[in-house]
Amino acid sequence: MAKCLCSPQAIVLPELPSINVLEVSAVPIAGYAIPQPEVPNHGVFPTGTVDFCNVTVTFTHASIDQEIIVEVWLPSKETWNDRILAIGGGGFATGRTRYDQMAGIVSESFATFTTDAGLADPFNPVTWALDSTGAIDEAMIEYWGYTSLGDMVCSVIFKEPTFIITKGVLSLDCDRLHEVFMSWVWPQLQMNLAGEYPYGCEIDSLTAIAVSRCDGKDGVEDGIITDPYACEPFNPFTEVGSPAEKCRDPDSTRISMAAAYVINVTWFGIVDEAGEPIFFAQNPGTDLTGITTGAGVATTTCQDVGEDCAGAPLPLGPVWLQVFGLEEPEFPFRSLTLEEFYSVLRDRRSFFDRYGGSINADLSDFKEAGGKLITYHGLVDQTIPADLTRDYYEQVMTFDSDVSDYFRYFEVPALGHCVGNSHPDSTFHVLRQWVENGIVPDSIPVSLTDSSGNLNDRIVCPYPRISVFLPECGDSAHAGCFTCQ
Ligand SMILES: [Ca+2]
Repeated sequence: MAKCLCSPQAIVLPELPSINVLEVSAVPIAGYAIPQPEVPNHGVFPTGTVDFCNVTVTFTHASIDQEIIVEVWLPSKETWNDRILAIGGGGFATGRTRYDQMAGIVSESFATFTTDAGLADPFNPVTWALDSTGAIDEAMIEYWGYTSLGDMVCSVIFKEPTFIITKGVLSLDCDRLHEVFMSWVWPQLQMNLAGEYPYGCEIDSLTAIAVSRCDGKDGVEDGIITDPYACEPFNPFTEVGSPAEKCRDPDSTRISMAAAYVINVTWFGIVDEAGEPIFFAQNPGTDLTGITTGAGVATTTCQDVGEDCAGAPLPLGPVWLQVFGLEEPEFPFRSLTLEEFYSVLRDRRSFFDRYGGSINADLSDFKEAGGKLITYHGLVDQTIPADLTRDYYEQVMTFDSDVSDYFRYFEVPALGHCVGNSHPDSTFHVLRQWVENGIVPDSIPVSLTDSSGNLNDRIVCPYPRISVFLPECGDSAHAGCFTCQ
């Protein structure tokens, strides 16, 4: 790479309203090792090293106090493929966390960029979400919610790229963010109110029974529910007293009333004072305890008999409640009442919908601009219920019956949150093919490991179609034996 191009002097900064650039650095990086993470939307990158130019822009925005950093990794001018691929973050972080992915992306000749949205410590929102009086900093929430994404794009375009593609999880790119975090609080609140914290192995035993009851409905006994909406309702209370097969000693460990209660309130999701559902919940088959995947909304500290039991919420749930809901970072979560929960849930909803709810189903501007969008959601996502995305897509369908011409949504059986078993790693390639070559994605391949440990090639289908097994074809490990119906 010619060093003279990778220098601050070679970069002409655009004039942008509200932005004051404090510093630009441009550093040639040689021999950067490409890590090998499982990459959402993308296959594993080739091993090796990559050379690039790291341009880091530090600036302020008139609306907020924090300094913002946008980081851009550029391939050489000769190898750039005229495309920019943005990288997001996860949790509260908008970006500058996934350098592993950026290395792989730049090695494939894309330019890539990411922003921290001014969050010096994204996982400690006390440092940025509250103002000096301890109240929610509305301007910061707005910047975090979407302005930061626009700034990232505007501040680094030095030549019109052919395509700008965003991938990964941009922090607030989540439908109904407030309720998602509150839904992590719900099962834990219910356990606190009941004073009961069942063993994780009991919950997992009930999950296994629920899966076994519906497994064959899709024509394949593989421990995976392809269409949870086709399942008969499962009443966990009928299993109280049954052996807890997932516990170390099922003969002496029986499924308790508390376990049935907890799994029931979790599957039902948040309900109002009259017991009517008001938010979505995880599908049966989802890891609720974190024993399998490390993240579960109904996790307790005890996996099995003999361990001390207490609630173990996903940390961002209580943090959301305390900082964004109550504006009391020190509020003792264990003392939360049902009334306080409902109050926060309702009072803060419209505020966060305004800046991070992503509830607008009118995609006509995107459609008119010629955009294409692919979304997928794991049907056993532990943290964000898949029904949420289905609900959003249905709203878009209602708004525009031709939505599948530019936006397709794929529900993925056996997949948890973003990555893991059954993760569709070709969605980025499929999206490029759709945008650049007009090849419409009528299905996407996935590989999934079934409950017997066998690897299966399958397909996932654009909603509302689902993948259906063709018994006359016979081989449920062969993607060709499935069709979208
Ligand atoms: Ca099945």
